[in-house]
Amino acid sequence: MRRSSIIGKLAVSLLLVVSGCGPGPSVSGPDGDVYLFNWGDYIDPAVLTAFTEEFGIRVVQDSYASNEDLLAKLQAGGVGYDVIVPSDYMVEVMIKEGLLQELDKSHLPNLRHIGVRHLGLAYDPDNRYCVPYLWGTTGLAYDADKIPRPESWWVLWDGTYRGRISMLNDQRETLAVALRLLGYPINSTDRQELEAAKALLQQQKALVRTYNSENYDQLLLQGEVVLAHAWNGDVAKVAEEKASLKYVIPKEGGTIFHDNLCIPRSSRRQRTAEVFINYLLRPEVAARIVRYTMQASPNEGAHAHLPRTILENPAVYPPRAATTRLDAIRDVGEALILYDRIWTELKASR
Ligand code: N2P
Repeated sequence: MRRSSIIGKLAVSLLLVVSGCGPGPSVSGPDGDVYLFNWGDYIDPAVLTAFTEEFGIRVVQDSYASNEDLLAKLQAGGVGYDVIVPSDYMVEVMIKEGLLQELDKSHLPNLRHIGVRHLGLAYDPDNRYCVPYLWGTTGLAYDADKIPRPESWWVLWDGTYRGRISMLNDQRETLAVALRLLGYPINSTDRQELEAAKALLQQQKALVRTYNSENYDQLLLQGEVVLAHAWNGDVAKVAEEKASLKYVIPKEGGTIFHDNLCIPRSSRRQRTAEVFINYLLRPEVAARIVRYTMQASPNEGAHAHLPRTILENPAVYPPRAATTRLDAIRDVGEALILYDRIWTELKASR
């Protein structure tokens, strides 16, 4: 074991003793690993290595492609995860379902680096359960070498691009596009509005190459698709390799999301999880995560560690003018069943 990791382990033990709970079985021995269940490719692996070197705690990572997949996994009794990364509306669902543990903020001193505008949001008003990890927007990616800058979401219904369009494989995000275009709230719980949104997406389906949240960025890079319903960071990241790939929030507006670090109730290593979360809240670590994911950080301390090319990149930090056109996805309560059904029907239809 490297010297730094021994010191790190001692530091953790000391921290635990000082805080009065003692190391206990949750942080010592082989059980001291921390299990992170995250979106794919959503943290710099170098951050995980550095954490292990400093604290002597290994991070074991597994990934999911949507909030609904994450929920299904936890509901099916998926235990053993210590840190999960649900988006805003899914935090609301998980709190209601009793799937999250409350955080002990005295173990999270680095929370002070998070900007106030990212704290106390409606989905977890006192941040009792989660701390914000990254935030961003959902908009359109396009290849400026192949097509003119799109102004409207309607471009995704333009037959010219048949077979070269991808949509997020994400029920809330994709239904939000259709609801928005029909002039309905993106969090509608009205059956007729949702049926109309489904019908609109069914009309589009023949043009869609793939419903894909995991590697649509690669399809853009390879030129397989020229238009994609996209998360900003994914686009900013591939744009580093192919400058003609651009990101835009259409005139009708887009969604704003906050992804969060939370501890599932089933975790047996809450203290280790808190040590890890507190580490991710260090400004220089948060900055490293931004450089890797190209998603904006709610950590204002991180800004001092980021180059202007990132802070002023509109595909990473949205310009103020665009933020007035953004809506957050919220928990729809009972209507979740309706969304599930409509999404399944859309996916199954020809
Ligand atoms: C990016 C994952 C973005 C998560 N690969 C959207 N909430």
